[in-house]
Amino acid sequence: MSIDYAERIPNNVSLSEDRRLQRALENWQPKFLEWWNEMGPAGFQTADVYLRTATSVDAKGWATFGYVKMPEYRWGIFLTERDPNRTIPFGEHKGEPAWQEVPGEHRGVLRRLIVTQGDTEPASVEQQRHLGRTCPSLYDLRNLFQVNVEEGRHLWAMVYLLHGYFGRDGREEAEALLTRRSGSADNPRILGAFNERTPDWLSFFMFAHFTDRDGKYQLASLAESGFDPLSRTCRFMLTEEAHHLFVGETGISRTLARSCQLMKQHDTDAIGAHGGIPLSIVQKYLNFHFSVSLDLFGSELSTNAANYFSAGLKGRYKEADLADDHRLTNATYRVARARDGRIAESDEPALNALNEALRDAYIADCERALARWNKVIEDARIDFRLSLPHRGFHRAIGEFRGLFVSPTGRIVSESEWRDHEREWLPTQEDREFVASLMKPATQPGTFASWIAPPPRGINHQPIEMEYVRNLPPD
Ligand code: BYC
Repeated sequence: MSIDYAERIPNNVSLSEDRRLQRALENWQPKFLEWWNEMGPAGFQTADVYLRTATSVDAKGWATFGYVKMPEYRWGIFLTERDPNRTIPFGEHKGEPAWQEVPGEHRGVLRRLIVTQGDTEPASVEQQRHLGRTCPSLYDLRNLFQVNVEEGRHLWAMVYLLHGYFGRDGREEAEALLTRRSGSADNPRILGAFNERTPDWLSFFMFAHFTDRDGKYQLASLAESGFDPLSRTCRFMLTEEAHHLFVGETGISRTLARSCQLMKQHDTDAIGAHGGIPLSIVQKYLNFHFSVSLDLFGSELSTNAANYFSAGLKGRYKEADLADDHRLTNATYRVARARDGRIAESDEPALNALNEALRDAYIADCERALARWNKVIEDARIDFRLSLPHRGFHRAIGEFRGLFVSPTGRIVSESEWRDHEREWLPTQEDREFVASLMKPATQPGTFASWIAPPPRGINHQPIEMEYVRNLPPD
Protein backbone atom coordinates (compact mmCIF):
# COMPACT_ATOMS: atom_id res chain seq x y z
CA MET A 1 0.00 0.00 0.00
CA SER A 2 1.99 2.96 -1.17
CA ILE A 3 1.54 6.45 0.13
CA ASP A 4 0.41 9.28 -2.09
CA TYR A 5 2.96 12.09 -1.62
CA ALA A 6 1.54 14.14 -4.47
CA GLU A 7 -1.28 15.19 -2.16
CA ARG A 8 -1.03 18.14 0.18
CA ILE A 9 -1.60 15.68 3.03
CA PRO A 10 0.28 12.45 2.24
CA ASN A 11 -2.02 9.52 2.88
CA ASN A 12 -2.93 5.98 1.98
CA VAL A 13 -6.62 6.34 2.76
CA SER A 14 -7.76 7.82 -0.59
CA LEU A 15 -8.34 11.15 1.09
CA SER A 16 -9.00 12.88 -2.24
CA GLU A 17 -12.18 10.81 -2.60
CA ASP A 18 -13.64 12.32 0.56
CA ARG A 19 -13.70 16.07 -0.11
CA ARG A 20 -15.30 17.02 3.19
CA LEU A 21 -12.73 15.19 5.26
CA GLN A 22 -9.93 16.44 3.06
CA ARG A 23 -11.07 20.03 3.53
CA ALA A 24 -11.42 19.58 7.30
CA LEU A 25 -7.90 18.20 7.56
CA GLU A 26 -6.50 20.86 5.23
CA ASN A 27 -8.04 23.38 7.56
CA TRP A 28 -6.36 21.77 10.58
CA GLN A 29 -2.98 21.44 8.84
CA PRO A 30 -1.88 25.13 9.14
CA LYS A 31 -2.90 25.12 12.81
CA PHE A 32 -0.73 22.07 13.33
CA LEU A 33 2.20 23.83 11.64
CA GLU A 34 1.64 26.89 13.77
CA TRP A 35 1.75 24.68 16.85
CA TRP A 36 4.89 22.92 15.54
CA ASN A 37 6.65 26.21 14.92
CA GLU A 38 5.71 27.50 18.34
CA MET A 39 6.15 24.32 20.41
CA GLY A 40 8.40 22.05 18.31
CA PRO A 41 12.20 21.79 18.66
CA ALA A 42 13.38 25.23 19.77
CA GLY A 43 16.04 26.78 17.54
CA PHE A 44 16.30 23.96 14.98
CA GLN A 45 13.45 24.60 12.60
CA THR A 46 15.78 25.56 9.77
CA ALA A 47 18.35 22.79 10.32
CA ASP A 48 18.62 19.96 7.79
CA VAL A 49 18.01 16.67 9.56
CA TYR A 50 18.71 13.19 8.22
CA LEU A 51 15.24 11.73 8.76
CA ARG A 52 13.29 8.71 7.66
CA THR A 53 9.89 9.19 6.11
CA ALA A 54 7.31 6.47 5.61
CA THR A 55 6.85 5.52 1.96
CA SER A 56 4.68 2.48 2.36
CA VAL A 57 3.10 0.68 5.26
CA ASP A 58 4.26 -2.82 4.47
CA ALA A 59 7.26 -4.35 6.18
CA LYS A 60 9.66 -3.91 3.26
CA GLY A 61 9.19 -0.44 1.90
CA TRP A 62 8.93 1.29 5.23
CA ALA A 63 11.15 4.29 5.01
CA THR A 64 13.34 6.51 2.92
CA PHE A 65 16.10 8.58 4.47
CA GLY A 66 17.14 12.08 3.47
CA TYR A 67 17.83 15.59 4.74
CA VAL A 68 14.65 17.44 5.66
CA LYS A 69 13.89 20.68 7.48
CA MET A 70 11.48 19.62 10.17
CA PRO A 71 8.61 22.00 9.32
CA GLU A 72 8.76 20.48 5.80
CA TYR A 73 8.44 16.91 7.06
CA ARG A 74 5.61 15.15 5.20
CA TRP A 75 3.26 14.41 8.07
CA GLY A 76 0.34 12.38 6.88
CA ILE A 77 -2.13 9.60 7.43
CA PHE A 78 -0.98 6.03 7.16
CA LEU A 79 -3.01 3.01 8.13
CA THR A 80 -2.07 -0.62 7.69
CA GLU A 81 -4.03 -2.41 5.04
CA ARG A 82 -7.61 -3.39 5.80
CA ASP A 83 -8.40 -7.04 6.31
CA PRO A 84 -11.97 -7.39 4.99
CA ASN A 85 -12.49 -10.52 7.08
CA ARG A 86 -11.36 -9.08 10.38
CA THR A 87 -13.64 -9.78 13.34
CA ILE A 88 -13.78 -8.24 16.80
CA PRO A 89 -11.28 -10.29 18.79
CA PHE A 90 -12.65 -9.93 22.35
CA GLY A 91 -15.48 -8.73 24.56
CA GLU A 92 -19.21 -9.03 24.21
CA HIS A 93 -19.08 -8.59 20.43
CA LYS A 94 -16.31 -11.14 19.90
CA GLY A 95 -16.56 -12.77 16.48
CA GLU A 96 -18.75 -10.09 14.90
CA PRO A 97 -17.32 -8.20 11.89
CA ALA A 98 -14.99 -5.38 12.98
CA TRP A 99 -16.70 -1.97 12.92
CA GLN A 100 -15.86 0.35 10.06
CA GLU A 101 -17.89 3.12 11.67
CA VAL A 102 -18.08 4.24 15.29
CA PRO A 103 -20.61 2.14 17.22
CA GLY A 104 -23.17 4.73 18.34
CA GLU A 105 -23.53 3.61 21.95
CA HIS A 106 -19.77 3.79 22.56
CA ARG A 107 -19.09 7.02 20.76
CA GLY A 108 -18.21 9.13 23.80
CA VAL A 109 -15.92 6.54 25.37
CA LEU A 110 -14.14 5.81 22.13
CA ARG A 111 -13.58 9.48 21.46
CA ARG A 112 -12.16 9.88 24.92
CA LEU A 113 -9.68 7.01 24.41
CA ILE A 114 -8.56 8.52 21.10
CA VAL A 115 -8.22 11.98 22.61
CA THR A 116 -6.20 10.64 25.56
CA GLN A 117 -3.88 8.80 23.18
CA GLY A 118 -3.64 11.82 20.86
CA ASP A 119 -2.88 14.22 23.69
CA THR A 120 0.31 12.42 24.66
CA GLU A 121 1.88 12.94 21.22
CA PRO A 122 2.17 16.73 21.06
CA ALA A 123 2.83 16.71 24.82
CA SER A 124 6.06 14.77 24.35
CA VAL A 125 7.24 17.14 21.62
CA GLU A 126 6.61 20.06 23.97
CA GLN A 127 8.44 18.32 26.80
CA GLN A 128 11.51 17.76 24.62
CA ARG A 129 11.65 21.04 22.77
CA HIS A 130 14.66 22.49 24.57
CA LEU A 131 16.92 19.45 24.35
CA GLY A 132 18.48 20.26 20.97
CA ARG A 133 20.80 22.89 22.42
CA THR A 134 22.48 20.36 24.71
CA CYS A 135 22.73 17.37 22.38
CA PRO A 136 25.49 14.90 23.24
CA SER A 137 26.19 14.32 19.50
CA LEU A 138 24.70 14.89 16.06
CA TYR A 139 23.69 11.24 16.02
CA ASP A 140 21.62 11.78 19.17
CA LEU A 141 20.26 15.08 17.92
CA ARG A 142 18.98 13.39 14.80
CA ASN A 143 17.38 10.64 16.85
CA LEU A 144 15.63 13.19 19.04
CA PHE A 145 14.23 14.95 15.99
CA GLN A 146 13.17 11.66 14.40
CA VAL A 147 11.21 10.87 17.54
CA ASN A 148 9.71 14.38 17.58
CA VAL A 149 8.48 14.37 13.98
CA GLU A 150 7.02 10.89 14.42
CA GLU A 151 5.17 11.91 17.57
CA GLY A 152 3.84 14.76 15.44
CA ARG A 153 2.68 12.17 12.93
CA HIS A 154 1.03 10.16 15.68
CA LEU A 155 -0.95 13.24 16.49
CA TRP A 156 -2.06 13.31 12.84
CA ALA A 157 -3.11 9.67 13.18
CA MET A 158 -5.50 10.44 16.03
CA VAL A 159 -6.71 13.68 14.44
CA TYR A 160 -7.60 11.76 11.30
CA LEU A 161 -9.84 9.49 13.39
CA LEU A 162 -11.43 12.44 15.18
CA HIS A 163 -12.13 14.31 11.96
CA GLY A 164 -13.07 11.29 9.93
CA TYR A 165 -15.40 9.55 12.39
CA PHE A 166 -16.62 11.96 15.07
CA GLY A 167 -18.02 14.93 13.17
CA ARG A 168 -18.15 18.28 14.83
CA ASP A 169 -17.14 17.24 18.36
CA GLY A 170 -14.21 15.34 16.84
CA ARG A 171 -13.08 18.52 15.09
CA GLU A 172 -13.34 20.43 18.36
CA GLU A 173 -11.27 17.82 20.14
CA ALA A 174 -8.67 18.00 17.35
CA GLU A 175 -8.37 21.75 17.92
CA ALA A 176 -8.07 21.25 21.67
CA LEU A 177 -5.13 18.87 21.12
CA LEU A 178 -3.22 21.88 19.82
CA THR A 179 -4.17 24.19 22.67
CA ARG A 180 -3.37 22.18 25.80
CA ARG A 181 0.24 22.56 26.89
CA SER A 182 2.53 20.20 28.78
CA GLY A 183 3.03 21.48 32.34
CA SER A 184 0.55 24.35 31.96
CA ALA A 185 -1.25 25.29 35.17
CA ASP A 186 -4.41 26.37 33.30
CA ASN A 187 -4.62 23.95 30.41
CA PRO A 188 -2.35 20.94 31.06
CA ARG A 189 -2.00 17.73 29.09
CA ILE A 190 -4.36 14.96 30.19
CA LEU A 191 -2.03 12.36 31.75
CA GLY A 192 0.41 12.99 34.60
CA ALA A 193 3.72 11.93 33.02
CA PHE A 194 3.12 14.29 30.11
CA ASN A 195 3.18 17.31 32.37
CA GLU A 196 6.58 16.45 33.86
CA ARG A 197 9.66 18.23 32.57
CA THR A 198 12.27 16.55 30.38
CA PRO A 199 15.09 18.93 31.24
CA ASP A 200 18.15 16.88 30.27
CA TRP A 201 19.17 14.00 28.02
CA LEU A 202 19.26 11.41 30.77
CA SER A 203 15.59 12.27 31.38
CA PHE A 204 14.95 12.06 27.66
CA PHE A 205 16.43 8.59 27.35
CA MET A 206 14.51 7.47 30.43
CA PHE A 207 11.33 8.95 28.98
CA ALA A 208 11.90 7.28 25.60
CA HIS A 209 12.55 3.99 27.37
CA PHE A 210 9.87 3.96 30.06
CA THR A 211 7.16 6.33 28.89
CA ASP A 212 7.29 5.47 25.20
CA ARG A 213 7.09 1.87 26.31
CA ASP A 214 3.74 2.60 27.91
CA GLY A 215 2.88 3.90 24.44
CA LYS A 216 3.83 0.53 22.98
CA TYR A 217 1.51 -1.34 25.34
CA GLN A 218 -1.38 1.11 25.04
CA LEU A 219 -1.11 1.19 21.25
CA ALA A 220 -0.93 -2.61 21.13
CA SER A 221 -4.14 -2.78 23.18
CA LEU A 222 -5.85 -0.24 20.94
CA ALA A 223 -4.57 -2.13 17.89
CA GLU A 224 -6.88 -4.96 19.02
CA SER A 225 -9.88 -2.63 18.96
CA GLY A 226 -13.08 -3.69 17.27
CA PHE A 227 -13.17 -0.21 15.73
CA ASP A 228 -11.11 -1.13 12.69
CA PRO A 229 -9.74 2.31 11.70
CA LEU A 230 -8.29 2.71 15.21
CA SER A 231 -6.78 -0.76 15.03
CA ARG A 232 -5.20 -0.11 11.64
CA THR A 233 -3.73 3.26 12.58
CA CYS A 234 -2.27 1.91 15.84
CA ARG A 235 -0.67 -1.00 14.01
CA PHE A 236 1.31 1.36 11.85
CA MET A 237 2.17 3.64 14.79
CA LEU A 238 3.71 0.65 16.55
CA THR A 239 6.26 0.22 13.77
CA GLU A 240 7.40 3.81 14.34
CA GLU A 241 7.38 3.39 18.10
CA ALA A 242 10.03 0.65 17.96
CA HIS A 243 12.71 3.16 17.00
CA HIS A 244 11.76 5.42 19.92
CA LEU A 245 12.26 2.54 22.34
CA PHE A 246 15.59 1.78 20.71
CA VAL A 247 16.67 5.40 21.26
CA GLY A 248 15.73 5.19 24.94
CA GLU A 249 17.23 1.82 25.74
CA THR A 250 20.49 2.32 23.88
CA GLY A 251 20.83 5.89 25.18
CA ILE A 252 20.84 4.50 28.71
CA SER A 253 23.16 1.61 27.77
CA ARG A 254 25.65 4.06 26.32
CA THR A 255 25.41 6.27 29.41
CA LEU A 256 26.13 3.24 31.58
CA ALA A 257 28.98 2.10 29.35
CA ARG A 258 30.64 5.48 29.66
CA SER A 259 30.10 5.67 33.43
CA CYS A 260 31.66 2.23 33.85
CA GLN A 261 34.58 3.17 31.65
CA LEU A 262 35.27 6.28 33.76
CA MET A 263 34.91 4.29 37.00
CA LYS A 264 37.55 1.85 35.78
CA GLN A 265 39.83 4.50 34.42
CA HIS A 266 39.81 6.58 37.60
CA ASP A 267 39.23 3.75 40.03
CA THR A 268 36.37 5.54 41.74
CA ASP A 269 32.56 5.65 41.91
CA ALA A 270 32.71 9.44 42.10
CA ILE A 271 32.99 10.00 38.39
CA GLY A 272 31.16 13.33 38.43
CA ALA A 273 34.45 15.21 38.46
CA HIS A 274 35.47 13.26 35.34
CA GLY A 275 32.35 14.15 33.39
CA GLY A 276 30.37 10.94 33.95
CA ILE A 277 27.02 10.24 35.58
CA PRO A 278 27.36 8.12 38.75
CA LEU A 279 25.36 4.89 38.61
CA SER A 280 23.50 5.88 41.78
CA ILE A 281 22.07 8.89 39.93
CA VAL A 282 21.05 6.72 36.97
CA GLN A 283 19.19 4.51 39.45
CA LYS A 284 17.33 7.49 40.90
CA TYR A 285 16.31 8.72 37.47
CA LEU A 286 15.16 5.20 36.65
CA ASN A 287 13.06 5.09 39.85
CA PHE A 288 11.38 8.34 38.90
CA HIS A 289 10.60 7.55 35.27
CA PHE A 290 9.51 3.98 35.92
CA SER A 291 7.07 5.05 38.63
CA VAL A 292 5.47 7.92 36.69
CA SER A 293 5.16 5.62 33.68
CA LEU A 294 3.44 2.93 35.80
CA ASP A 295 0.79 5.52 36.63
CA LEU A 296 -0.05 5.76 32.92
CA PHE A 297 -1.69 2.35 33.06
CA GLY A 298 -4.44 3.70 35.34
CA SER A 299 -5.84 2.12 38.49
CA GLU A 300 -5.18 -1.53 39.31
CA LEU A 301 -8.91 -2.13 39.48
CA SER A 302 -10.79 -0.14 36.90
CA THR A 303 -14.38 -0.34 35.76
CA ASN A 304 -13.39 1.94 32.88
CA ALA A 305 -10.98 -0.72 31.64
CA ALA A 306 -13.60 -3.44 32.11
CA ASN A 307 -16.10 -1.43 30.07
CA TYR A 308 -13.59 -0.70 27.28
CA PHE A 309 -12.90 -4.41 27.02
CA SER A 310 -16.45 -5.71 27.21
CA ALA A 311 -17.52 -3.15 24.63
CA GLY A 312 -14.77 -4.34 22.25
CA LEU A 313 -12.96 -0.98 22.21
CA LYS A 314 -9.63 -1.73 23.90
CA GLY A 315 -8.18 -5.22 24.11
CA ARG A 316 -5.19 -6.78 25.79
CA TYR A 317 -1.58 -7.02 24.71
CA LYS A 318 -1.40 -9.63 21.92
CA GLU A 319 -4.99 -10.72 22.47
CA ALA A 320 -4.71 -13.57 19.95
CA ASP A 321 -1.87 -15.20 21.92
CA LEU A 322 -3.93 -15.44 25.10
CA ALA A 323 -5.51 -18.83 25.68
CA ASP A 324 -8.84 -17.94 27.26
CA ASP A 325 -12.37 -17.09 26.14
CA HIS A 326 -11.47 -13.43 25.36
CA ARG A 327 -14.53 -12.36 27.32
CA LEU A 328 -13.25 -12.88 30.86
CA THR A 329 -16.69 -13.09 32.40
CA ASN A 330 -15.69 -15.49 35.18
CA ALA A 331 -11.90 -15.21 35.17
CA THR A 332 -9.78 -13.83 38.01
CA TYR A 333 -6.38 -12.16 38.07
CA ARG A 334 -3.80 -11.71 40.84
CA VAL A 335 -3.38 -8.12 41.88
CA ALA A 336 -1.01 -6.62 44.46
CA ARG A 337 -3.08 -4.60 46.93
CA ALA A 338 -2.26 -2.52 49.96
CA ARG A 339 -4.10 -3.77 53.05
CA ASP A 340 -3.48 -3.22 56.76
CA GLY A 341 -0.11 -1.60 56.26
CA ARG A 342 1.29 -4.25 53.95
CA ILE A 343 1.17 -5.28 50.32
CA ALA A 344 -0.31 -8.66 49.47
CA GLU A 345 -1.75 -10.27 46.37
CA SER A 346 -5.40 -11.13 46.00
CA ASP A 347 -7.56 -12.64 43.26
CA GLU A 348 -9.77 -10.06 41.61
CA PRO A 349 -12.19 -10.23 38.69
CA ALA A 350 -9.97 -10.28 35.60
CA LEU A 351 -12.21 -7.81 33.80
CA ASN A 352 -11.56 -5.17 36.44
CA ALA A 353 -7.84 -5.95 36.57
CA LEU A 354 -7.04 -5.30 32.90
CA ASN A 355 -4.91 -2.24 33.60
CA GLU A 356 -2.86 -4.32 36.01
CA ALA A 357 -2.47 -7.14 33.49
CA LEU A 358 -1.14 -4.68 30.94
CA ARG A 359 1.15 -3.16 33.56
CA ASP A 360 2.46 -6.67 34.32
CA ALA A 361 3.35 -7.21 30.65
CA TYR A 362 5.07 -3.83 30.66
CA ILE A 363 7.04 -4.56 33.83
CA ALA A 364 8.22 -7.88 32.37
CA ASP A 365 9.44 -6.01 29.29
CA CYS A 366 11.23 -3.45 31.50
CA GLU A 367 12.89 -6.33 33.39
CA ARG A 368 14.30 -7.69 30.14
CA ALA A 369 15.83 -4.31 29.24
CA LEU A 370 17.13 -3.96 32.78
CA ALA A 371 18.98 -7.28 32.40
CA ARG A 372 20.65 -5.92 29.25
CA TRP A 373 21.75 -2.76 31.10
CA ASN A 374 23.08 -4.81 34.00
CA LYS A 375 25.03 -6.91 31.53
CA VAL A 376 26.84 -3.73 30.45
CA ILE A 377 27.81 -3.09 34.08
CA GLU A 378 28.69 -6.74 34.71
CA ASP A 379 30.86 -6.92 31.59
CA ALA A 380 32.80 -3.94 32.95
CA ARG A 381 33.29 -6.01 36.16
CA ILE A 382 31.68 -3.39 38.30
CA ASP A 383 29.93 -4.47 41.43
CA PHE A 384 26.66 -2.58 41.02
CA ARG A 385 23.27 -3.61 39.65
CA LEU A 386 20.35 -1.46 38.67
CA SER A 387 16.90 -2.56 39.75
CA LEU A 388 13.30 -1.63 39.09
CA PRO A 389 11.56 -0.26 42.16
CA HIS A 390 8.46 -2.01 43.45
CA ARG A 391 5.27 -1.24 41.53
CA GLY A 392 3.90 0.61 44.57
CA PHE A 393 6.85 3.00 44.80
CA HIS A 394 6.10 6.72 44.25
CA ARG A 395 2.68 6.21 42.71
CA ALA A 396 0.11 8.93 42.20
CA ILE A 397 -2.67 6.84 40.60
CA GLY A 398 -4.47 3.77 41.86
CA GLU A 399 -4.01 1.40 44.77
CA PHE A 400 -0.78 2.88 46.12
CA ARG A 401 -1.65 6.53 45.75
CA GLY A 402 -1.14 8.42 49.00
CA LEU A 403 0.97 5.63 50.52
CA PHE A 404 4.69 5.72 51.10
CA VAL A 405 6.18 2.61 49.56
CA SER A 406 9.93 1.96 49.55
CA PRO A 407 11.70 0.74 46.39
CA THR A 408 11.68 -2.76 47.87
CA GLY A 409 7.92 -2.67 48.39
CA ARG A 410 7.60 -1.94 52.11
CA ILE A 411 4.93 0.51 53.22
CA VAL A 412 6.77 3.01 55.38
CA SER A 413 5.79 6.05 57.40
CA GLU A 414 5.95 9.48 55.87
CA SER A 415 8.91 10.38 58.07
CA GLU A 416 10.85 7.26 57.01
CA TRP A 417 10.05 8.15 53.41
CA ARG A 418 11.33 11.70 53.90
CA ASP A 419 14.53 10.34 55.49
CA HIS A 420 15.25 8.29 52.38
CA GLU A 421 13.69 10.28 49.59
CA ARG A 422 17.04 11.74 48.60
CA GLU A 423 18.45 8.24 48.09
CA TRP A 424 15.45 7.10 46.07
CA LEU A 425 14.55 9.97 43.79
CA PRO A 426 16.68 12.57 42.00
CA THR A 427 17.39 15.57 44.20
CA GLN A 428 17.63 19.13 43.00
CA GLU A 429 21.44 18.78 43.25
CA ASP A 430 21.40 15.59 41.17
CA ARG A 431 19.39 17.35 38.50
CA GLU A 432 21.69 20.37 38.57
CA PHE A 433 24.70 18.11 38.34
CA VAL A 434 23.28 16.22 35.35
CA ALA A 435 22.36 19.56 33.75
CA SER A 436 25.95 20.74 34.25
CA LEU A 437 27.19 17.83 32.09
CA MET A 438 24.86 18.66 29.23
CA LYS A 439 27.45 20.39 27.05
CA PRO A 440 26.59 20.17 23.38
CA ALA A 441 28.83 18.07 21.12
CA THR A 442 28.07 19.19 17.58
CA GLN A 443 31.17 18.25 15.61
CA PRO A 444 30.45 15.13 13.54
CA GLY A 445 31.69 12.04 15.36
CA THR A 446 32.20 13.75 18.73
CA PHE A 447 30.32 12.77 21.89
CA ALA A 448 29.70 14.48 25.22
CA SER A 449 31.81 13.35 28.18
CA TRP A 450 29.01 11.34 29.80
CA ILE A 451 27.96 9.03 26.97
CA ALA A 452 29.68 6.39 24.82
CA PRO A 453 29.31 6.43 21.02
CA PRO A 454 26.80 3.96 19.57
CA PRO A 455 28.14 0.78 17.98
CA ARG A 456 26.85 1.86 14.56
CA GLY A 457 25.24 4.78 12.76
CA ILE A 458 21.72 5.22 11.46
CA ASN A 459 20.69 3.49 8.22
CA HIS A 460 24.16 1.92 7.74
CA GLN A 461 25.76 5.38 7.75
CA PRO A 462 29.01 6.03 9.61
CA ILE A 463 28.80 7.23 13.21
CA GLU A 464 30.67 10.39 12.25
CA MET A 465 28.18 11.37 9.57
CA GLU A 466 26.87 14.93 9.77
CA TYR A 467 23.37 13.81 10.76
CA VAL A 468 22.17 17.37 11.28
CA ARG A 469 23.42 20.20 9.09
CA ASN A 470 22.92 23.90 9.07
CA LEU A 471 22.80 24.18 12.86
CA PRO A 472 21.79 27.44 14.51
CA PRO A 473 24.72 29.57 15.73
CA ASP A 474 25.67 28.97 19.42
N1 BYC B 1 -2.81 10.69 34.81
O1 BYC B 1 -9.96 3.62 35.86
P1 BYC B 1 -8.80 4.53 35.81
C1 BYC B 1 2.14 7.28 24.45
C2 BYC B 1 -7.66 9.05 35.23
S1 BYC B 1 1.69 6.86 26.05
C3 BYC B 1 -3.95 11.38 34.95
O2 BYC B 1 -7.78 4.43 36.84
P2 BYC B 1 -8.53 4.02 33.05
C4 BYC B 1 3.33 8.09 24.27
C5 BYC B 1 -8.57 8.44 34.21
O3 BYC B 1 -8.54 9.17 32.98
C6 BYC B 1 0.16 6.00 25.88
N2 BYC B 1 -5.18 10.82 35.04
O4 BYC B 1 -8.05 4.50 34.45
C7 BYC B 1 4.45 7.90 25.06
C8 BYC B 1 -9.91 8.47 34.92
O5 BYC B 1 -10.45 9.78 34.83
P3 BYC B 1 -12.01 10.04 35.06
C9 BYC B 1 -1.05 6.89 25.89
C10 BYC B 1 -5.25 9.47 35.00
O6 BYC B 1 -9.51 4.95 32.52
C11 BYC B 1 5.56 8.72 24.90
C12 BYC B 1 -9.52 8.25 36.36
O7 BYC B 1 -8.14 8.57 36.46
N3 BYC B 1 -2.24 6.16 25.55
O8 BYC B 1 1.47 6.92 23.52
O9 BYC B 1 -8.86 2.58 33.09
C13 BYC B 1 5.56 9.72 23.91
C14 BYC B 1 -9.73 6.83 36.79
O10 BYC B 1 -9.37 5.99 35.74
C15 BYC B 1 -4.11 8.68 34.85
C16 BYC B 1 -3.21 5.85 26.39
O11 BYC B 1 -3.20 6.23 27.54
C17 BYC B 1 -2.85 9.33 34.77
N4 BYC B 1 -1.69 8.64 34.66
O12 BYC B 1 -7.13 4.07 32.28
C18 BYC B 1 4.44 9.90 23.15
C19 BYC B 1 -4.34 5.03 25.83
N5 BYC B 1 -4.49 7.38 34.86
O13 BYC B 1 -12.72 9.10 34.11
C20 BYC B 1 3.32 9.09 23.29
C21 BYC B 1 -5.68 5.63 26.06
C22 BYC B 1 -5.81 7.37 34.99
O14 BYC B 1 -12.31 9.74 36.48
N6 BYC B 1 -6.01 5.79 27.47
N7 BYC B 1 -6.27 8.62 35.05
O15 BYC B 1 -12.16 11.51 34.69
C23 BYC B 1 -6.46 4.81 28.25
O16 BYC B 1 -6.55 3.68 27.86
C24 BYC B 1 -6.88 5.15 29.64
O17 BYC B 1 -7.39 6.46 29.63
C25 BYC B 1 -5.75 5.08 30.69
C26 BYC B 1 -6.43 5.20 32.08
C27 BYC B 1 -5.00 3.74 30.56
C28 BYC B 1 -4.77 6.21 30.58
